Amino acid sequence: MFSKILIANRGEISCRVTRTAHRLGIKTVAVYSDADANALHVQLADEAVRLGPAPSRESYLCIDRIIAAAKATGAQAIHPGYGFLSENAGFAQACRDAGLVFIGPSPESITAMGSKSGAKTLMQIAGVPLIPGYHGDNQDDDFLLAQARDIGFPVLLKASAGGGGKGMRAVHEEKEFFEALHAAQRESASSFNDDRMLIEKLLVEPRHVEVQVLADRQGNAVYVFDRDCSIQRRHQKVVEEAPAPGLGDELRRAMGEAAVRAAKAISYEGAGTLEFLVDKHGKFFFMEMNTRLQVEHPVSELISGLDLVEQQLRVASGEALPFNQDSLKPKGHAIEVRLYAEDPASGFLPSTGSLRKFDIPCTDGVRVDTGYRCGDAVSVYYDPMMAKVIAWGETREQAIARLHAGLLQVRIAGVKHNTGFLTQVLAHPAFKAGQLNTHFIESHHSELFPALPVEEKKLLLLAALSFLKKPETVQSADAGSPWNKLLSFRVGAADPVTLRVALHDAVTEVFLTPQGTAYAYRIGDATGICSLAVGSKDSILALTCDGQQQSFAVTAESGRLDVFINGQHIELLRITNAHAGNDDGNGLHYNAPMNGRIVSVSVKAGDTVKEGDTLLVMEAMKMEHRIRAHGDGTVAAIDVAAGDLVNEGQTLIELDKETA
Ligand code: MV4
Repeated sequence: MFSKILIANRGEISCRVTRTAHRLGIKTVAVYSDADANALHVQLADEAVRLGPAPSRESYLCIDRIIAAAKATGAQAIHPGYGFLSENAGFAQACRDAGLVFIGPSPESITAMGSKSGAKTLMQIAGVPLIPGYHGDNQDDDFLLAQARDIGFPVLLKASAGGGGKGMRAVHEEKEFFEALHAAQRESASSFNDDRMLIEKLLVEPRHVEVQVLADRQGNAVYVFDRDCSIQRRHQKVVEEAPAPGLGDELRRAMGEAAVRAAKAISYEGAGTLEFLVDKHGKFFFMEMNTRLQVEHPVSELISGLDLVEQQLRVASGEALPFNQDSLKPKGHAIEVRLYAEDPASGFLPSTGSLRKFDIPCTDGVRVDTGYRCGDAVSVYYDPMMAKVIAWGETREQAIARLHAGLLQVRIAGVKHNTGFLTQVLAHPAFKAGQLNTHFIESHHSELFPALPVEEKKLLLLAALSFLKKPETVQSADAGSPWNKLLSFRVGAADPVTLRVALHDAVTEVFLTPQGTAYAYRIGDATGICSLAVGSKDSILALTCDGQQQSFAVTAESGRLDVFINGQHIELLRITNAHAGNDDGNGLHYNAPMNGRIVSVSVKAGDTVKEGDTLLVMEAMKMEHRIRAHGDGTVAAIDVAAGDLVNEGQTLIELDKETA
């Protein structure tokens, strides 16, 4: 076995590999870019080597620097993780040339599976079922049309060099064929520098089922069962589980045995995955082989009891697999979800920022794989996946329940994330029934987007009252109340107050008038009585609104309240005059509430404005914010123009107060 390895990756996978290496007594060398100098994966490793600036092309993808780092630190082998250089035959070859072990398959195996058409030819010989289609060299327009006719419409055009859905076009009728072909060829040429196409019968709403394999240098190969990864968005997996629900023993064995034949056909070594499509009739077809460890490998670990990274290390160091197929038995069920920094409400746009809060508890039966901690930045440079949450259960139902319960405890603030969306997927009747296919998200789109899980009015009141925070110890009148240790809030003066509260991109005025220990509130036309109490932990606030009490998990900072409900994060901001307009005696300075860009200026110098008029619109954090006049006046000066970038606190506009 190796005594020291270098891990040519970052984030959760680097942390994951380090954990197993350390358990086996192997020292690890991390690599990092400038953006990751203080990252968790660097701290967990025994040593770390800087590769270069933040962009991957200048750091994690620099083969020469990685090889040099391994040499300089005396590492004997390199684990590529997944992504980056994990399926780069040139990297595997460079390791070999430098006398280092690449922990993965040979460059020849990677190359054999790198071309779709070449892989198909090999798989056909190995007796692995292929989707009916054409994968030959003749790329003549009319010849390809004749092939499509033979296959029968609808067909799917795929880039021979492709992957991830690039250069892929469905063609439903003959008359659309050439237009689709030429579009797919152009896309493929620009993405892969190769415009060769293959044609397949289009399968309607298939399932994505993949088989984990392990193979050693002695020629042994086993399948470590299957995973269903049908729930994807734009070819990004979102939910994965093992074993694939409802597959049946016969199909499971047939797919597993086909996967083992495939691995043996290319003298595969290490951990790999055969991806198949399964149609409604339970027929399976080879799609592609991933010649690396995959993101979703933990679900296979949880049902097999194996540590797949340990097996990779053993095989790479020359050991034979210590088990055969008969000794592997799947146990229970495991499901993984990927937590992405992205905004489901705006088309899953990636979200970047600093993690003000990052708390994913390991509840019962739940494993969390992450490379992030509170305070870390999610940057534009790398994949937006922040964590994987994986649950095991005796049954699929138990695994779903445990994962769902775990997600409800997630507290992440600072970036938008998909946790609320994931809880909706897990709770969906079709998911619970195991009705999985590659169109799951599209088919159930309208039911998967979490609505605001609580009345907007309550959130606004919760925030407004918390912003008034001036706690006094007041015992609840009801001694049996769970809230009798709570503190209640009061403002000092008995005057009515107005607070401006921003929720998403809307600012709402909340009017509060003290009434005993409570407040009379008005929001728009809605009026009533509300009060706030704080739990024994100040992370719990209890709002009583019109006689109903509800408690909320929060983190409060000055001028900001983060509320966590069902894994969702809701941010409420106090918009104050100190932010938006500073009264300096004779006029008002309106300052930028945050860093951003001016979208438009609605007034010009000399204009008279009335309270509430929009003065300008700025954009920050992909949202538009209207800066409105807080009183009547005249525009004295405009300090910015549309398109300007502005810093928080910078003066934007100045008003002279109406003297009348
Ligand atoms: C298909 C298919 C239907 N019929 N091939 C998508 C990515 C690429 N690797 C292969 N893909 C597909 N190939 C035939 N003949 C449907 C897909 C597909 C898909 C496959 C797996 C998971 C999600 C998917 C989403 C859309 C389309």
